[in-house]
Amino acid sequence: MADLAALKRAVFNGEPTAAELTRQALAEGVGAEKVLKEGLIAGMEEVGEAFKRSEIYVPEVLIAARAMKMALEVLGPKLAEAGVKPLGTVVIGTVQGDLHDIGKNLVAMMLKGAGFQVVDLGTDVKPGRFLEAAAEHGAKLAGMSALLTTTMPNMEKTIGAFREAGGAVKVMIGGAPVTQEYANKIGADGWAADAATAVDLAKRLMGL
Ligand code: B1M
Repeated sequence: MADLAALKRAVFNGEPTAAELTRQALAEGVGAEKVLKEGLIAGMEEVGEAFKRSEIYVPEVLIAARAMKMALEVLGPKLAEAGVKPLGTVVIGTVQGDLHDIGKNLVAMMLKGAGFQVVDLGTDVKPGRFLEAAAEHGAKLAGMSALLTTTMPNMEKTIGAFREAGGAVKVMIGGAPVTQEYANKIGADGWAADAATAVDLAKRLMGL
């Protein structure tokens, strides 16, 4: 029987069985969103708490993140299954200096699931790269993620570069330390607290 508590533990412990447990849960008919929230995200939240309490250190966090990635590779197509024809193109990435990509990957998957074509630029993305990719793919929306307070200012730089270039690319932002207030301050078109809300926001920004 699907055991989401075991999945959560597997993510926390960084065990490769996280992928297999994800596969099992899906095969038994558990919804992809439930697997994501109650297994993967729950496990990673616990990692964050343990890291804060100094009960675990960066290597353990990295191993947990790798297990989560492996599980997300199994879950991704299920999350994306709902999409039929692209609603539009979004370029997405984690800003310059920042290597955190789990949340960004989730947002990308959920956007794909909602029917967007997603161009994922990865991590440590310089402002110019966002601009080039948006132009190259005809994207009307760019999404930026940041997990470090020290890299948040690179969101502002990127928005500045978009505004300077003119054009009509809207920018949405997110990531644990990012707030609506910060989005207002740096002139982003929107902020979302989580991947599900990011989809609603993307649709709204694209006028859908
Ligand atoms: Co790092 N790290 N980390 N880390 N890490 C944090 C963020 C931290 C809060 C941990 C802590 O101290 N408690 C802290 C930041 C402190 C701060 O800035 N105030 C921190 C630090 C300090 C660091 C290093 C500097 C540690 C070091 O080396 N001394 C270093 C920096 C490296 C770098 O980026 N240059 C570092 C490294 C790492 C690892 C490489 C080990 C690993 C990343 C692996 C990877 O991503 N591939 C890692 C991890 C895993 C974390 C924690 C534990 C988990 C982050 C995560 O994946 N969360 C994190 C602690 C925590 O957050 N509790 C921490 C799960 C993910 C689903 O959530 O990304 O918030 P999140 O995404 C959510 C929403 O925010 C939203 O939707 C997502 C899904 O709901 N969202 C968007 C995200 N992007 C969005 C974009 C949108 C819309 C919504 O629109 C476009």
